[in-house]
Amino acid sequence: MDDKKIIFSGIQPTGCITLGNYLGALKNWVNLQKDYNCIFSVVDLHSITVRQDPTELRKRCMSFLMQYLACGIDGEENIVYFQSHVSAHAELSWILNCYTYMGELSRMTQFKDKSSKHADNINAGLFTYPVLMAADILLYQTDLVPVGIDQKQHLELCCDIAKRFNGVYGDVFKIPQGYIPKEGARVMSLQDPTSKMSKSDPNVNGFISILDDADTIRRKFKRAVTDSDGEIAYREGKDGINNLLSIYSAITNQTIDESVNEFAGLGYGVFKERVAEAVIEELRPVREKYDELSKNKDYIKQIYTEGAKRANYLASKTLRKIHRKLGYVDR
Ligand code: ATP
Ligand code: LTN
Repeated sequence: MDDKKIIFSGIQPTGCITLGNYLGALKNWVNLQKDYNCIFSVVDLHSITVRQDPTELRKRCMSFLMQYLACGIDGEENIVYFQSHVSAHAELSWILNCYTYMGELSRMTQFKDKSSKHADNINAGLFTYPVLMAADILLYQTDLVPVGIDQKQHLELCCDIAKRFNGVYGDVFKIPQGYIPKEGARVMSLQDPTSKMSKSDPNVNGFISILDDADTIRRKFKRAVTDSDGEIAYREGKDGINNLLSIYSAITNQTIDESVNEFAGLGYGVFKERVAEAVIEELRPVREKYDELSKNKDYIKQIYTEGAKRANYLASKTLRKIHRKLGYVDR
């Protein structure tokens, strides 16, 4: 690789990719890709912390990878691959488990949320999930990790683990930085604007899938929960309107104030329509590209096979170094 800095990020193949994932992560991957060497993974090892149907999972993994490309990720310039195709992730994760404290993992809010949502399956993988995420990032000597704000705590833990390891063995890992966008870092549910838009929400009206057609998007925005005071303003207590303003601002690359001025004096109905149209136009090329890619499975296979090969090469370099530092006998 040349001397560009390195980006790593991933999305777990659960549910369907939402407008939240797009504005919080994917859109920024696309914008940053020309200035960095990028590694984008469909993190399928992470997804089995929650039960998955095997047939569905296989289909969804393929679909997610195609959606990365449909959003504009260049699969030839960047490394795009499935996490399960590079066994170094699982291996480093084990090693880092031994440098992570139970107390640290117990404080993770995602663990607390997911274990209350899946009370019948609080498995050890759900608990050590952030360690696998740290392994993903540290394997590639990553400089920058573009994610939504909900991942900030996991990223901080990743840095703590890396510093702890470096403290014992010398400079093994680069300490990564997060890249969290100003607008769109936390898109809220359209049905309950006090909770995060989530791709595994059973209520499909709560989220926009990036593959939703125009009519569906219009309908979901029309039904979006707002408030009754009728003023388009950004302030505490107006969660529904704040969310729509954030979405609009993230898409149009303007500030919240600019969006508020644009809609001054208008009613909620027109406002919702305008936000919906902006989202429809943003996602139209994604849907079109996705349909085109769906007809070209050989090309997709070539992207992820080549991606895994290149990822494997980079990851095994870091692993070799770690083995030496730990004191394992050379192969
Ligand atoms: P799940 O509902 O299955 O937990 P999720 O929707 O939270 O999934 P993840 O796979 O956990 O999605 O996240 C993928 C990326 O999208 C991460 O970078 C995350 O920060 C970002 N992201 C997720 N939800 C949102 C959201 N509502 N707003 C902005 N970014 C988000
Ligand atoms: N935990 C992340 C997904 C994820 C990730 C990563 C993101 C797994 N490994 C490495 C950035 C870098 C989530 O969004 N739930």
